[in-house]
Amino acid sequence: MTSNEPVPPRRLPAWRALEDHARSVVHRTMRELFAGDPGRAERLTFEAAGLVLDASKNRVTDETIPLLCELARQADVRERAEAMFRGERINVTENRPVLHVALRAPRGSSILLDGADVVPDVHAVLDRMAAFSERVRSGEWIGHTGRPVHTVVNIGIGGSDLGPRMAARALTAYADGGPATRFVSNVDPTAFVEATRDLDPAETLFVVCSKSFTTLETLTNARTARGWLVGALGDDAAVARHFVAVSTNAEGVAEFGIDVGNMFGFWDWVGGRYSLASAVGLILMLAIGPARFREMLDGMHAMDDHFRAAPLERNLPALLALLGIWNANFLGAASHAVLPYDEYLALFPAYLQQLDMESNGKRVDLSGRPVETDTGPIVWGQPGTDGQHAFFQLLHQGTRLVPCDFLGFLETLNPVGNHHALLYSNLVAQTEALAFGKPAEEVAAEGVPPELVPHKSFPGNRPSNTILADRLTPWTLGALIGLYEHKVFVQGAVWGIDSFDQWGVELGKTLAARVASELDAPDEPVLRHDSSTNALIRRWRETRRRTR
Ligand code: G6Q
Repeated sequence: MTSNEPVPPRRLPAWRALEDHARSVVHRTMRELFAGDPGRAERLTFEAAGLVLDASKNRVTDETIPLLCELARQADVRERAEAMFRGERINVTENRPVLHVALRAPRGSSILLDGADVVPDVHAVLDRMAAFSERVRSGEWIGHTGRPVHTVVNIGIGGSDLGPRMAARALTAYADGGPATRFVSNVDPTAFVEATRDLDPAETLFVVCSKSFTTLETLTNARTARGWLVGALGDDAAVARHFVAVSTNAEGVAEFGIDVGNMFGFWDWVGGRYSLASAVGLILMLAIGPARFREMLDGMHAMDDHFRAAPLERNLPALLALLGIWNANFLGAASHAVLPYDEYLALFPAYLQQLDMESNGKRVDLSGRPVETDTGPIVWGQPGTDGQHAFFQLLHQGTRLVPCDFLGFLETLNPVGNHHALLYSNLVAQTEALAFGKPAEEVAAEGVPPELVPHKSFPGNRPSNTILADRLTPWTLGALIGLYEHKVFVQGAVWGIDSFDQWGVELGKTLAARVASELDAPDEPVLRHDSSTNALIRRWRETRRRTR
């Protein structure tokens, strides 16, 4: 077997053993599994890098996790992880190494890529980012009219937006003394207009963040931003003091008109959705300062170390991944909910959607053969307690099995009255209600009329993980990000897919370019799409004609 030709996981002995095992577990309930086993929670709670994972409210027996770990061993997960850490080209369809772990490697450590150590380059960029951030934060960096920066606007999309946007929101409490932040990703003009409506161009700094510096949405927004700035300040020279770039494409940056001296680089071995720890995090560093940014990198690195060293049976990312596989491939769950009980993590589900679904939403394996098992689940979620008053109904009483990750903190950064105790009690109560439900007998015993008993009873037996940390800090956020990155890695390795490409986003982009030219064509274009697409294009052109 070469590393590009994984054995389809269904053909592994451990997969078959898990199928047999699932048949014996499927009728067992968590009520029964917890009853008479007071040590269950303790046995199934794991800690690393400041995070606690209580996995006990899953439909697992004492045999399940060893069998899942055996599956990971038979799928060569460890060897594949080592290949990543060694800088091998594990992103086979793009022939690239995958080295986001190098972005948080401590100064003085060493990660070789084709014989050259990449860690000094990583720290050279971090040092430049830190020097620049200090200048902006202290007011030493001044705009074209001599005023300091009040607001930084990140223009980027996908991996060049979701990570920094999520983290800037998550670490709001640590952003004292830094500029305000805004994010423009969508090519919808509303995004730019609303993000800049109340900004003073003289005090605004744009970070144009694009690995390729060719992305349509980003370049369109960046051009609009340049027009907005130059229009207000009346001088093309203003661009030099109000635009910096984050990219791997120096030529594209220069062509756009940004001084490459104001460009922060990274490398093609950093995938967009894995790039927060690179210069893509510049806006975050500007907001929270270099020391706290480095603290986040340390949290990520602690999780990298744990992932690399801890035995599978106690390895948080591996366990989260394997339990996800158990729920999806053996118990039939099609989606996975991520429910942060912390307002600061409001964007974490959206960030994870990209991380997970773009990485593992694949239908062929590394060698191009159709997969024989389901791969990445649909990831969704929003903060509790809001979700409880909206979609939790389906989680508790719907027909679909939706495994949930509950994320929470033992201390709040904003102690006000008993809010935090109420928040935490809701988190705990939801995991309890999902796991144990409320059987019909209990409901009937409360005197509920028989015709309402089915409506008021809860089946329970719905799996969840609880992930806790003491406090939301840059460090714990870093550890949490590392946890999910490596979870996604382990799942992709078991499924034998390329978690690091994203060809699925290409077709829509190509077709959009063609449609855009047809929308803009001065003469009626000959449309050769299907009847629906043709009609949608004609409708737009007709509206344009009427309103022009
Ligand atoms: C992420 C993807 C994708 C990418 C964006 C932006 O893994 O590759 O979301 O980040 O398409 O790309 P640029 O950074 O090149 O503009």
